[in-house]
Amino acid sequence: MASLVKKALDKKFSRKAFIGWSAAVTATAAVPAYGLKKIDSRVAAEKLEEEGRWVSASCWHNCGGRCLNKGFVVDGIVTKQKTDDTHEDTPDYPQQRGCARGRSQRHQVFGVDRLKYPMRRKHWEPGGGNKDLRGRDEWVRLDWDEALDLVADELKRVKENYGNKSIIGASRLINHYGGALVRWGSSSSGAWGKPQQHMAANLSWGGSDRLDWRNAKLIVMWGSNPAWSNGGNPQYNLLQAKKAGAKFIFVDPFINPSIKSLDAEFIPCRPGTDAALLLALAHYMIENDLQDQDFLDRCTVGFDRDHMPEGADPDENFKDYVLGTHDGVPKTPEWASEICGTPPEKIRMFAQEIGTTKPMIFQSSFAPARTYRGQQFCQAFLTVGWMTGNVGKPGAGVFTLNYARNQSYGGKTLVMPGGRGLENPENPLFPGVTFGAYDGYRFAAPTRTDFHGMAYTETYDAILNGEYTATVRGKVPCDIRMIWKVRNGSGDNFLNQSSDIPKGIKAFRKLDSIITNDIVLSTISKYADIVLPATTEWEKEGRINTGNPEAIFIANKVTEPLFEARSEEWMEIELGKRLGIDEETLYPISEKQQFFNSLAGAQVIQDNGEDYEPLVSITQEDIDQWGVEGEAQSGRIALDELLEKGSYQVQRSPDDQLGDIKGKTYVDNPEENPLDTESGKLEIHCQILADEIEAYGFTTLAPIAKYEAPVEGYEDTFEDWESKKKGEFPFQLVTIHYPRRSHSVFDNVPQLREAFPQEFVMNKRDADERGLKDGETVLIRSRHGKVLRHLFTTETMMPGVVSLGEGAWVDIDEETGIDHAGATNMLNGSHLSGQGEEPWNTCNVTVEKYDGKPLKSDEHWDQRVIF
Ligand SMILES: Nc1nc2c(c(=O)[nH]1)N[C@H]1C(S)=C(S)[C@@H](COP(=O)(O)OP(=O)(O)OC[C@H]3O[C@@H](n4cnc5c(=O)[nH]c(N)nc54)[C@H](O)[C@@H]3O)O[C@H]1N2
Ligand SMILES: Nc1nc2c(c(=O)[nH]1)N[C@H]1C(S)=C(S)[C@@H](COP(=O)(O)OP(=O)(O)OC[C@H]3O[C@@H](n4cnc5c(=O)[nH]c(N)nc54)[C@H](O)[C@@H]3O)O[C@H]1N2
Ligand SMILES: [Mo]
Repeated sequence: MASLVKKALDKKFSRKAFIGWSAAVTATAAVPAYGLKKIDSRVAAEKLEEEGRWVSASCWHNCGGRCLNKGFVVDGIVTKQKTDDTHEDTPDYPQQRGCARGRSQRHQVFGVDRLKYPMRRKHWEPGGGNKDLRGRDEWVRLDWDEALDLVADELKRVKENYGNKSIIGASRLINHYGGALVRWGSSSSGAWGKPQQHMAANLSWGGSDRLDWRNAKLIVMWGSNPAWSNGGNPQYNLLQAKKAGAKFIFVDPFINPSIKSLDAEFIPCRPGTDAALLLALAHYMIENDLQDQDFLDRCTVGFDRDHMPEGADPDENFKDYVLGTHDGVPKTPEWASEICGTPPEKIRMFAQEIGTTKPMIFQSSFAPARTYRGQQFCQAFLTVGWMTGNVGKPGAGVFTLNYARNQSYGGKTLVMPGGRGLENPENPLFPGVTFGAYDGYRFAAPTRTDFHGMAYTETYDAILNGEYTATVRGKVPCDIRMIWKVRNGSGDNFLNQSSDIPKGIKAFRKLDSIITNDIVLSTISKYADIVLPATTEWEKEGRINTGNPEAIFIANKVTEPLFEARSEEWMEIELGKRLGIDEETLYPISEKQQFFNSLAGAQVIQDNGEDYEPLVSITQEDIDQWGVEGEAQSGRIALDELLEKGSYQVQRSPDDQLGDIKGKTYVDNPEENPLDTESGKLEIHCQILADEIEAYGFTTLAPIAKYEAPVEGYEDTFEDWESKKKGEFPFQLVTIHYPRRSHSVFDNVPQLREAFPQEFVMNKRDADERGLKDGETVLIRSRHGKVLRHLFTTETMMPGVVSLGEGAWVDIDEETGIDHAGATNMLNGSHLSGQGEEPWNTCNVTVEKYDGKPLKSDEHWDQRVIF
């Protein structure tokens, strides 16, 4: 091992990180069958090279990118990683290369801080024990039987005494056990869900095929930073569009890395004020008659008084609102500029460009919709996009990107896995929504009265105050006793990832019990009572990972479970036995069979661009070797070859038949192909949208795009708007998705901490005015909490706007209540808005020099090692 150790140290791995690696080695050595053989230090590296083999093991975290990832495995330990080298890299058929996070996976899986054993908080007992010690208690190691008995007994106790409605959670097991309250709403996609559904019949989710982007003359990227937050090739694909002649315009408060790398035009806009800017674009276009009137007349309703949907007041048309016909306020560039901060001449230039350049792609990410009353941005964005008529044609499009499904920026799915063969049991307390539902589908329909659960941002108030808002039913009482977190996808680490951590901790400290499973002591587990150690994907039976419509990725088993980690399925089966739910009901088929089913059922598109055929060739020998049930079949690639290669990527060229122009069928003939909206058309005036948002009971919304100041928006940074006197919280904070992490995941990896410091970013002039210096420790305060961070000053951030990457692992000093990690949700308040979207990008803060001890840099922080 010595030479590996030396190599590690040479690379300046922190001592702790190294201990992590060696601890894993020792621990696996304790598992006899898979232990690392004693390797004589003199033989070292060469021998390891000889003995090792490459195993394909794609990354499973929620960054939206899906890339090829391979680990070099020596006796159950991954000693190095590599990424896609399966074919030559070309723009049409690019390699799927991993990022710094994916390539650090081995430091996560084999880290010193992997959870090793089941454990319980020392002062917890059924019903809570000393609840106040949550997050700062000692841990007691349990054996698996003890742990499972405790969890099962506590579940029983809570259910019997208080009923299923006293449990927040989502899992197969809990659904079979009577269900639980669901936290619903929208995190990722912000306010986009309902506007997409009712204005656009979901036609504007995701774009056209990536190769079609090369046909655009102009590409507008609204609140988008793919270089940081679209793993894989999206930014590379944009570069191809630029090479083919497209001009890029970005609208953002920050000259982000994507803007710089494309040498794009930058339109500054304050967070949460985008609707105002869009209205001014509309004003200029209307004044100069630049709108595509033919498209508006044929394909939309609500633009002007002659094209209103049935039953609507003709005075409520969009055009008259923009011109100020009835309210006396024309939404001019000067009017908008005071709000959004974009110079009026820039607004005119921008409007002229989008009104006259065809074909144009007009796209937005989700970030500007993750704001208070974010729907008004979505309405204004779609309306202005549609005014340009760029829908359903090559090189055109008006849409918002669903990062997870359109890693390559749109297009139809060309290759996909089969089902794993498990039916999802329904949650009796939230029918129609099962566990594992992807964010955005976990909406409570506002008109339904049969669901039990609250919006994400009302969770802590519900626990603390005993009631929540159930849309049209109004407030309903509740008595929440338990949080049951079983890994099920998005929302797993909500104490860290949802707004208002200080309130969250208060709420957690009121409950009877919090039970989690995890791979490391992430925030939700740190504040839990019983934590069960889970296997990572590298220790599981295998799965196919998706997210890129042109490729699938194989996550093979790399190593046996480390320490006493077990799969979540195993935990549920064992708990089921104790709760009287048999394995046959819970997991009728094995994890291996599930993986096999997804391979056997994988489909790939044929050259005609219409039909699909089986992807994988499987022989009877394969089936016997796997010990699974199945039938031999023929496909494009042999099973072994696919598993070895690690991915299947459909080869593309610009003249293939696999592309897709979004919305073409509708635009070519709207009368014959009506949309699934109330009017059958794209709805600029959309009454049902306004009605449904009102039914949620949080904020109101007009049926057309208007601008109303958000809570904690720009306006709220002032004590007095008229005299422009700033208030106590004069800055606007945006919480950007950051390369160091996938949300909170990877924040513990020292190598990534060193490469991507968690800095507080602010405009240099703002810093100078306050006498703050680059690199020093500053205290950032909001109405909700306080954090410390090192300051990074730059001219690339708009004055008045500041930023922190979202996802840092909150680390609170219990004496002062100050977080040292820079967790943005310490600062974000838990406001209730629209359809339950979390308004992360509308948040006011203030910044001052910190007089206490300066922070040390992040890579020197202690890892959370329990045993
Ligand atoms: N302020 C602010 N907050 C935000 C955002 C923002 O923009 N600003 N963005 C939001 C968005 S878009 C999203 S999608 C959410 C994401 O919010 P979450 O989904 O809650 O965040 P993750 O950090 O991905 O949580 C993953 C959890 O699963 C654990 N885990 C990882 N791998 C495994 C495994 O193999 N097995 C088990 N058992 N556990 C595992 C991790 O330790 C972690 O606890 O965050 C949101 N939070
Ligand atoms: N590295 C990394 N990548 C990720 C993730 C991750 O955690 N880490 N998470 C993934 C997930 S789940 C999601 S949902 C996506 C999120 O991806 P996006 O929705 O695109 O969000 P961000 O990357 O936070 O922000 C994109 C840009 O919007 C700008 N912005 C913020 N607020 C506003 C606003 O009010 N108006 C305007 N005009 N611009 C604004 C920011 O400055 C930033 O440049 O990222 C995915 N990709
Ligand atoms: Mo997300």
